[in-house]
Amino acid sequence: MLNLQGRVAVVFGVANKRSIAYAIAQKLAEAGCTLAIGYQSERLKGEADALIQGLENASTFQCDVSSDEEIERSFAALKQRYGTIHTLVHSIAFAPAHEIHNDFLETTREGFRIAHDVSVYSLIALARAAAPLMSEGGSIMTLSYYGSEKVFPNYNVMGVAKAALESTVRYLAASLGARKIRVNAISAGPIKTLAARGIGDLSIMLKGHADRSPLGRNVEQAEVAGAAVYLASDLSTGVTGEVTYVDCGYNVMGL
Ligand code: NAD
Ligand code: 0WE
Repeated sequence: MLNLQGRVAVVFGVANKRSIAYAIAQKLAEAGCTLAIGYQSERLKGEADALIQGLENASTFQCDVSSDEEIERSFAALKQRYGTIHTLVHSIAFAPAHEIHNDFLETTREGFRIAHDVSVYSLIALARAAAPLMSEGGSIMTLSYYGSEKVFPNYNVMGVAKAALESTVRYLAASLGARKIRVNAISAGPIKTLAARGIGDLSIMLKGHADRSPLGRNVEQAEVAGAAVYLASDLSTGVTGEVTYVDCGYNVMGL
């Protein structure tokens, strides 16, 4: 395992033990990182506090990323507590339920706005707030999905938002490169998490994915976390603006 002792990582998007963000937090902690874990709302505080019990050197804070004020307050507290941070993990996406359940043609102005605000703009806002604390350089990463490039039934406005997210990664990489801050995305294959639940035919999707993937199976949270540790580490100092696929190879197949 890589040694990230002395590094501080801020991780957004832990909702429960299945969250990709939690698997990333666990692996970063195993590698020696000090962790600050952001949860969305009061309702998730108990869960987040319980989850960090198993992690060394971890704390939690509340931050709804649709609020500029909460972001500002969170990073003021992070600066007080840690001074310098090294890694930022953005593992957040949301679209109103009707946007996922209706036909794409029925996408509403408000649903489009919310999906892009929470799932895309938040990366820009968090990167801007984090950059002054990344005085030794840093690594910013976000989570994407292949629905940004190809049409998956019902992914709908989230696909459009993920395309914008991947483009945002490239623009942020260019903007922050001079400060030795790298920005990348991990495009994960489908995983049964809270955000993937409630989509009617998830098990059909998972089976289709496993059947078509070169590795013949689905990806696990811990494998996504492996790529995250690599992106946080000095093994990846030459990598920025990229989308790294952790999808058992699904995206390379034509048929
Ligand atoms: P998850 O539900 O565990 O995580 C989503 C997180 O987003 C939750 O912690 C939720 O609290 C947070 N969130 C939503 N709105 C927020 C807001 N306004 N402020 C702060 N936090 C907010 O599910 P997950 O699957 O771990 O999703 C994490 C990321 O991984 C998402 O970006 C998702 O698009 C991406 N992803 C998921 C899959 C999959 O199949 N599960 C595949 C590829 C990419
Ligand atoms: O990015 C995601 C999840 C995105 C998501 C899911 C929901 C469902 C519940 C964002 N917002 C909401 N809002 C809700 O109310 N994934 C990559 C997982 C996922 O979601 C899908 C998928 C896959 C895969 C939705 C439809 C089809 C496939």
